[in-house]
Amino acid sequence: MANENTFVMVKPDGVRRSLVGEVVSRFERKGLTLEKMRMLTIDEDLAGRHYAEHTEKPFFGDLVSFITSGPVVAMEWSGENAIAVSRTLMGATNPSDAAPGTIRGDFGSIITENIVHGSDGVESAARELGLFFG
Ligand SMILES: Nc1nc2c(ncn2[C@@H]2O[C@H](COP(=O)(O)OP(=O)(O)OP(=O)(O)O)[C@@H](O)[C@H]2O)c(=O)[nH]1
Ligand SMILES: [Mg+2]
Repeated sequence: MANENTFVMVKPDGVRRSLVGEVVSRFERKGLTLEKMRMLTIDEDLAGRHYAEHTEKPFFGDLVSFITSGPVVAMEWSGENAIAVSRTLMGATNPSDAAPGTIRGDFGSIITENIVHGSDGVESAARELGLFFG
């Protein structure tokens, strides 16, 4: 067990669909602590740095145009095993595989618009928190 801080973001589709409160509420009810919160529109430079691990993927261009398509809500959450707990709350990357009861399972239908992002490890959490709150 470890107390962790992680980066979570409601993506442009989640903001457009008024799901910010729903996402925040699920994280709060789970017992995680909201440390920081900021609404912003991501520019191409930040998108490229945030998704650096995906630069070579065929869908990279689509990823950048989607994540820059409208405002997002960037958050820092803390708690026991916060990184894994956040990923569990979010559900599988592809909403069509995500279990009911997860955010993507309950509200998503396509992989390109899967509502939330959450860091996938200690290093990416530190890197992403630095990008958005450093
Ligand atoms: N168009 C397209 N988008 C994809 C595909 N795979 C992943 N993505 C998108 O790229 C994002 C990042 O992919 P990953 O980091 O592998 O998935 P993830 O960690 O569950 O999702 P994030 O929390 O958003 O990082 C996903 O959330 C999807 O929106 C794909 O095959 N095609
Ligand atoms: Mg990821």
